[in-house]
Amino acid sequence: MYPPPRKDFIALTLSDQHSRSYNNGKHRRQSCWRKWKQLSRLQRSLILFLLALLLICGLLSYPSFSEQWRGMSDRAVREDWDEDWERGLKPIPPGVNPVAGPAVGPAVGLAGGAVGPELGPAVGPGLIPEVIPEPQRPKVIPKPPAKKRPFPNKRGPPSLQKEGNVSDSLVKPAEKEPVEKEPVEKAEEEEGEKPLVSWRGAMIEADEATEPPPSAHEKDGAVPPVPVNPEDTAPLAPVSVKPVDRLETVREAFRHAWKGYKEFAWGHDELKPVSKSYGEWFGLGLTLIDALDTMWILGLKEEFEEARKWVETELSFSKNVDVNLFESTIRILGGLLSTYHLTGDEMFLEKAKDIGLRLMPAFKTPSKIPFSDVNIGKGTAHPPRWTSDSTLAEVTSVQLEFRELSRLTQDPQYQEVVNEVMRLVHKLPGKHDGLVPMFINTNSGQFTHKGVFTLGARADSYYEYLLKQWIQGGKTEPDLLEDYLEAIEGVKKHLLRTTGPRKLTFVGELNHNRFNPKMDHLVCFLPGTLALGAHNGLPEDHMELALQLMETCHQMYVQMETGLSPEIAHFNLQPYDGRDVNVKPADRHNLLRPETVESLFYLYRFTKDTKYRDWGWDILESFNKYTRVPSGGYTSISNVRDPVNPGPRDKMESFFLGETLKYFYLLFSDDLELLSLDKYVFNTEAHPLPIWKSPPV
Ligand code: DMJ
Repeated sequence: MYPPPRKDFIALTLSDQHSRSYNNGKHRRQSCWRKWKQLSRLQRSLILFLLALLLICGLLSYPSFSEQWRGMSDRAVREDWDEDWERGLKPIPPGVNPVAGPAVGPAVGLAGGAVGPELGPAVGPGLIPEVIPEPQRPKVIPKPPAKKRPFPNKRGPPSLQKEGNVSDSLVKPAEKEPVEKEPVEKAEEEEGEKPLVSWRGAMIEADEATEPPPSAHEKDGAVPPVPVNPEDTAPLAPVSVKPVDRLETVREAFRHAWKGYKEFAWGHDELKPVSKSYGEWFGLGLTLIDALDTMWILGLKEEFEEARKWVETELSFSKNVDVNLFESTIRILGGLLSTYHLTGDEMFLEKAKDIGLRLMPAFKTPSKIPFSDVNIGKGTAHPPRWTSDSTLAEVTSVQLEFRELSRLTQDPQYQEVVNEVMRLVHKLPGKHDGLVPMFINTNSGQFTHKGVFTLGARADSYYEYLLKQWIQGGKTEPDLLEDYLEAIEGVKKHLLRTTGPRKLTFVGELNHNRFNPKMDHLVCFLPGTLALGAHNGLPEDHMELALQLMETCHQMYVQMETGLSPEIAHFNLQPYDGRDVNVKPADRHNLLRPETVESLFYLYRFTKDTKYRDWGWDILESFNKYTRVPSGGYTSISNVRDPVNPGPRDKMESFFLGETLKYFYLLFSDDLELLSLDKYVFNTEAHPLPIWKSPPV
């Protein structure tokens, strides 16, 4: 045995080694320098040139390296997913259908009360179902007929796929599509423009970007695109499932979502179905309120009664809490008003008045353009911490609800504040052929961030509410119609393009006069809105455009391996064959959004073409396959391109119950008088409000 070395010896040895190596290094540096000086000028230039070349090559190859890293981290996520699978958090395997649901019953009839309320204080119950079918014992839902799938690599776990996992790691490099930079991106790089930040699909100049709200809109890093054989992107073969089966499947999906909410998130804003917990946004039971009228329409009496009791006894708006004016108006005020109309239950109207009044401080600004946030307990309002701007869509998409509140209460203050916003925006300079910028300042009342025009995030429902306010008021307000018609002309002139491969018409974005072939899924509200306009006497070419855009939104689903649309699509303008829809890694998520199903509903109602129902059915099946959490609830997912690892995000947005499932039900229902589009106008959160029989005063 050797005695242990002494500490001072070790210290000496180390410092000695250090000084030796330091001296050696110094000598080496000196001799290198001498040698360098001995070289001729030409030799030195040559070496420097070669080094510079190497550096440039290194920089150019960086993106492909980073892609590989991303791929690796994605594999790590996939391993997590496999663990989840083991723990029982797996996606629904194909072929497994919803197992239980109520017996088939008639769709909830709305006969007997199908008269929209008249102007006046004594507005009584609007639509009360004559009979609500009692929920019956669960029975097995008939399995929809198996589809002949033309896509060998689309949908279902690896074991059922002809060629196994289509995830990126297994794709041969040679199969990868050439990554063609979009002209806009190229131009930006060349011109050294400010980088753009994308938030909820909106393009914002980086140094002016606003912080996202605490919602589910954060982007994910994901894997590079999976190449798909163009032949594989043919539309799905239509399935013919009896409408009644489809209605029952929607009811069952609702019950499944509600089960998770009731068990793990009761009275809270949002269900986190994977972790079996909840998320809070405003702390006002957002999902429960958003879902009230859906339960009524679907005839889910038991669930409705439980929720009603919670609203009556637990819901309090006297909380010291900041809420977003727009989100709480469309979800809470809109939800309470529509439930009041459907049920005739005054309790909902009282709650609606309470929240409506508490939101009013938002409008006390120098410009009368409302602040984004209100503390409903304290009665104070303020802009976001980082700006005094409000989002244009937000300040122009609270009108249907506030106007209706005035009509019901005979108190004009609500309609006055929102009508004033529309008046201001109507005459504001800075529009581009009817297209509006995305922000407006609450001090000056002027548009800001001019030059970016989109029908997507931050602008979308401005266009929707122009038309819908006009319809709500009995087509008596010409400024609204004028702005809407001008805007659609602006869309046609500046934002419409067709893809190279299939000639799909899409709505892109304009960024300081440069076209960006990018379309948010949010834009898929537009086919429905255009069709609604045409149904109300607007030009026939609006309907033609609606049909074309509907096809595009459908392709945003069918060209993805999960059959679910990404949050943002980038369209291929190149005139060669290939995929029309490209998706950037950060845009591959799906938040269970409703817009495409919403438009399918409108198009089916106006054309009666059953293909729209079939397209909707495919989407519902994909939601059931990839987003359904076995213990209850549905989750948003991170990657619509990877059916093996869609990447559950652990969040069920309230609009899945408020909108998506409601529009599925209305799409599949044969009762075309169920919420007739000649009597009701749906707010942007799918809450139906009556079309007025008398013009607004
Ligand atoms: C909903 O809250 C509304 O539809 C809104 O207009 C847009 N975003 C979500 C659904 O995607």
